[in-house]
Amino acid sequence: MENNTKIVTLERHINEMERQHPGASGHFSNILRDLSLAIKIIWREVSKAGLVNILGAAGTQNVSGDLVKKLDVFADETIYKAMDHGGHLCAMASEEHESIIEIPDQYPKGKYVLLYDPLDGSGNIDANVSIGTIFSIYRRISQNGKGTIDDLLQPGYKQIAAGYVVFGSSTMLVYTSGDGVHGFTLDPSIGEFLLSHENIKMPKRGKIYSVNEGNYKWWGTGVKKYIKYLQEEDKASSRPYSGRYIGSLVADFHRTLLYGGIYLYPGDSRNQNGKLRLMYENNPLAYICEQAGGRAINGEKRILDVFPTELHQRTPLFIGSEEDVNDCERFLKEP
Ligand code: AHM
Ligand code: MG
Repeated sequence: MENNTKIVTLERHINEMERQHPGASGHFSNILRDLSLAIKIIWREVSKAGLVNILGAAGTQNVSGDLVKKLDVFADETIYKAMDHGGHLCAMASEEHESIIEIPDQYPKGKYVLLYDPLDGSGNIDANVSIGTIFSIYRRISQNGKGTIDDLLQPGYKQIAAGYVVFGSSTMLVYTSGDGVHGFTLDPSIGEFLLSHENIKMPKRGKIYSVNEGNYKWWGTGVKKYIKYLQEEDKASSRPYSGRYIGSLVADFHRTLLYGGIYLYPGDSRNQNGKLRLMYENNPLAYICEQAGGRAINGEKRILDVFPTELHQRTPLFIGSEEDVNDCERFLKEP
């Protein structure tokens, strides 16, 4: 046999990673297994999104007379329904819900909490642009029974796993549980995620910056100067950089992870903390980024060291290749 590439499913990979940790209970692999089922169901609906004229637009009735749900609502409910009864979680939180999501009384309560953004970038759906799901898992801190808000409001460095799915030209799931970052591509013909990107490492420096430049007018001086610096010509430091902005965080981050460079969503004079949410977006991506050798800061400190005070808290985000984030940080700290 010439080609000795192994075919490894997500499930087998998670089991093998867990076996390397003596004493692992198996709960964690079950959480990811349940989540990957939810993801496949969401993928099935996302891939039909362009058929709205035939099947009915969100909020209307479809040909069978059923009410068609908005995709982000559908994604949110699907994750909840896949995760509420497994006995592994004691609470959840979603970008779509104001407060903590409890595990129903009739189901056992587990040792972990799950936070998720069910369909990030959902404003892009109608243009057939990539969107994604982001998730983050922590061990509970309360002893037993129903989970509390304190179980959910933990700083990012306490995450035990994080991942995202990008529904793009192919569907990919990327996750870390603290042993590197691994990427799986969905083979739709067999309905399995197969290992396609083992131990992803982010380049130390890239040549791409990613930011919504429409907000330029409201940025602080440091951000303005940094972007101008990236646009100047200097062959020795690969400048000018190219600009790329999809407007779907998961897709912009995924490109940054693979090609290097920097993604930024700074605070500005209208929104001091920017737009992105610490618990559902910034923490999980920061954990993945660091595991791949990159850096993620809020301008003042490491994203993973920010102590959360509320579930929907926003922070500025500067994330990507280590050297690019270092450069950016220097500009932000200039007097
Ligand atoms: P959402 O969670 O409501 O979809 O908002 C988050 C999205 C990110 O995917 C994306 O990076 C950002 O909003 C784009 O915001 P803007 O249009 O301000 O550039
Ligand atoms: Mg989002």
